[in-house]
Formats: sequence, C-alpha cells, structure tokens
Amino acid sequence: STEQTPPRGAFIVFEGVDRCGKTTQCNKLMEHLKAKDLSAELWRFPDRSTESGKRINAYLAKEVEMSDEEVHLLFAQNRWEKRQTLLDKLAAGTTLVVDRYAYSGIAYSSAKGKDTMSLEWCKAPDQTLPAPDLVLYLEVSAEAAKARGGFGGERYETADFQEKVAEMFEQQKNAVWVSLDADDSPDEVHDRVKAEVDRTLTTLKDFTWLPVLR
Ligand code: 2DT
Repeated sequence: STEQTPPRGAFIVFEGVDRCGKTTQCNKLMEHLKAKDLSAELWRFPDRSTESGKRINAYLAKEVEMSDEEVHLLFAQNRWEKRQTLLDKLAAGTTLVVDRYAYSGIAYSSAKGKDTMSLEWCKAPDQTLPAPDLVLYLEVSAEAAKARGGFGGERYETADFQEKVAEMFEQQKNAVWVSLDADDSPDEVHDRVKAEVDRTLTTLKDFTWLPVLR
C-alpha cells in the first residue's frame, strides 16, 4: 500500500447503550487495524484493574453503595489515571480503540436525573482530558435491544434506564461523532466502521495535535 504511517496514533472511541454491540465492533476493528499492519491497542473504560476501577466494579456489581456524585467522580478519576499513558501511546504512533469514554460517564450519570447533577456538572470532571479523533456511536432501536435478550444483573441494566441514557448520548453529539445504525448485521456495521476509521487515519497526516474535551 502507498499509505504512510500516520505521525501519531488515532484516538477512536466507541459509545452506546448496553448491548449495542460495542465489544464485537471493537474486536472487528482491531482485526482490521492489525491486517493493515498498524500498531493498535484495545482499551476500555472503566478500567476495572486499577484501585478506582476495583471500587467501580464493586459498585456496578452492587457489592458497595456510593453516592451518585461520588461514583461519577470516580469514573472520571479512572480516566485521568490513564491520561499520560494514553498520550504517550498516541505520540508513539499507536492507535487506541477505546470501548466507552467520558461520553458514557456523562450519559449514565446525567440519566439519573438528579438536581445536583446537571449536564454541566457531569461534564466538568472530564474537561481538558484528551478528546478522541472519532466517536463511533452505535445506535440501537428499543426493539432490537429487547430482541438481543435479557440484561445482566449489574447496576443500570434496565430498559427504562437505558432509554434515558440514549437520550443523554444524543445531547452530546459533536463534530467528530458518527452515528451508526447498529440494528444492521455486525458485518454491515463493521463496513461502516472501517470506512470511518480509514478516513480518520488519512486526516491524521495533517492533524498531529490532539484537542481536549470541552
Ligand atoms: P461496561 O459494561 O462497558 O464495562 O460498562 N459507565 C461507564 C458509567 O456509568 N460511567 C462511565 O464513566 C463509564 C465509562 C456504563 C460498565 C457500566 O458503567 C457505566 C456501563
């Protein structure tokens, strides 16, 4: 191929409600990037392996209680912990495929609808973290989500709550955001993912710096 190695890695985020197919698409994209001989890593938030991540895991598993405000800040901390490593990887030319990022943090917390947790409040702790080059938002219809079968027993896994989360994702769409119809087959969705990622990799040639979340 005549394609040149991009000056830095691309920062690609997948977002969407539970069971929208993010994990499947992340894995397929990783295969695609490997086939192109690009250095790439698959990350996910929350990263449940760190101290904050272990506490988040216990919260999601309903093993501990925490205030909604507290857990919101903990999810943000879990991303701040990884900031320098993330920047170092991108600078070294490694593309990062990230399963959930700050948009999930903001959507799931603001979906709780608390007076103390406005959209503004929810956005604040993640502000100035590195912003992705591309957000792939996998959009599922309520029917398709239901057809995919039952939710697990973790916190947030109810149809009513997921509907509110979807609304809060909608409010965060911006210029780097691409919505994909995730009711289509995994291969069809992957074809669109590939096209968007390949386009993004091309633009990186004249886009060496990384913006921050606002
Ligand atoms: P997974 O099922 O994808 O592991 O997500 N969540 C996630 C938040 O509430 N705030 C966040 O900042 C992030 C990244 C989404 C576990 C659950 O945690 C929610 C589902």
